[in-house]
Amino acid sequence: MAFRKDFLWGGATAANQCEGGYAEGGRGLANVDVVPIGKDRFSVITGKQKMFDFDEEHFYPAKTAIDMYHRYKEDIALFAEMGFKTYRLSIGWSRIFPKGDEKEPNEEGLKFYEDVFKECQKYGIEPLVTITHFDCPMHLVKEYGAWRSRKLIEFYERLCHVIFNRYKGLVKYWLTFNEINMILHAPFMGAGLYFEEGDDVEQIKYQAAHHELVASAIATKIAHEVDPENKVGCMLAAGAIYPYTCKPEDVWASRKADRENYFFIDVQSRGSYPAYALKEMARNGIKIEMEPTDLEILKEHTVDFISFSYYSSRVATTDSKVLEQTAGNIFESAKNPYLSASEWGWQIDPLGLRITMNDLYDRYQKPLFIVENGLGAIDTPDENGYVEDDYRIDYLAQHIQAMKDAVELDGVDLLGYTTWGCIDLVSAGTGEMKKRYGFIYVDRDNEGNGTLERSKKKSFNWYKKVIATNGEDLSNE
Ligand code: P53
Repeated sequence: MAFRKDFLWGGATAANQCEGGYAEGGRGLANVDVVPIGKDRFSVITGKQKMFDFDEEHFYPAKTAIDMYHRYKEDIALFAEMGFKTYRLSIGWSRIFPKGDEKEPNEEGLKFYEDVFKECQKYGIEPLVTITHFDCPMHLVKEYGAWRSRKLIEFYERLCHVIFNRYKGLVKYWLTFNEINMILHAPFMGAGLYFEEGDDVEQIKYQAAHHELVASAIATKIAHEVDPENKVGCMLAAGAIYPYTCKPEDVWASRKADRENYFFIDVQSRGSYPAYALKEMARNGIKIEMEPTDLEILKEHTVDFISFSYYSSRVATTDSKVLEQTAGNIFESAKNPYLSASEWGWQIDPLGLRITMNDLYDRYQKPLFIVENGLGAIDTPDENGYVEDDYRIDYLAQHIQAMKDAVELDGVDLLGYTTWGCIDLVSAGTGEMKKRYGFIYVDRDNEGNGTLERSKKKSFNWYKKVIATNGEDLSNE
């Protein structure tokens, strides 16, 4: 048998992409609420266009999302029917601290997640909780400039204190920051960073990253103090970066691009700033302001496991002509001529998952957890809401096979696997509903029309079988 007996099969979501109920239960506004669908989205999520509130011209899909705030019981029951052992979800920071800098938490928000976790417990589903999945209360964005301010460490620490104590015994797996490296690629969506004219963007991003890294280490410390059973992971938007050719310059470009992302995990897992990053920052005139105890905190409170998302590998090149043909995405990558792609141009590379797992395991020698993987595709339901999504089954089967190879043939220690968007939800990159990942179809479109009713796709029963056989039977009959 490839996978451990207690392998954590499941699915993953994020608060802002599924809950809706943006102004209910005393919840405050967050950066993730004010990112619209449409042509302005990219400039807003990258911090180039200021959008600090809703306006009339845009549609903001997170306001309602798939209304999980009201329907979580029905949704968790469906997850349980598939046999989920775990469910990855995130806490909406502004549900617990509506403004972010209050001294006391909002009881209604705390109670909401308590109910959700108890619902999971009812079915023996282990919650895997992302403390922040891109969200930051808007008040902290406006008053403090979000993570560029060191004050955010204190507010995040307060949040951690509250949730670790309140959910002790209900939750034991925690992730500190979703895709922490996203701060470099989508700084407003990832960390609430907006840039004014004349801002030193790189300096601000790395200073903010330092604050997040220290906050992550402090969270790890508190989690362990509150309950020694707690396991804390970092979370990387992963995907091995290949050189476009064997030209040494291309190989070097791919290594450098890998390091740009590994940098965060190097700090969180090994406990110190890697030499290459210190040199690179010095060369670029980036100077991180630190408190005397920061380095000690980073050193002493490293993560217990490494979690990551994997959708695709990427390609680096020094050839500008090749780069020009790149499909537009949050991550820059040249097109890999050996791979097919999704309808959104994300290239499909199951072996890349095995390569990525080996890279991460070799580098950190800590257990891995794949917390996002899946295919965003257009689904066409029949009149009963049934979708014959063989393309999704194929994608997942190939990736699960690759991860099985990494475990069985390469000896990688893997704790679990949660597919992204196990129920259809709003896309983070594009804000679309029609980019669907789920085993469960949700009747809602890009413009916000639809009944929000849930229905099972073909992949629902397929995944149920995969879980029941602990990954032994991946066939689609
Ligand atoms: P969507 C880009 C590249 C890799 C991961 O993405 C990414 C993104 C953002 O688009 O984000 C993660 O929804 C993220 C999820 C997100 C998921 O990938 O653009 O953690 O919130 O939904 C898929 O298709």
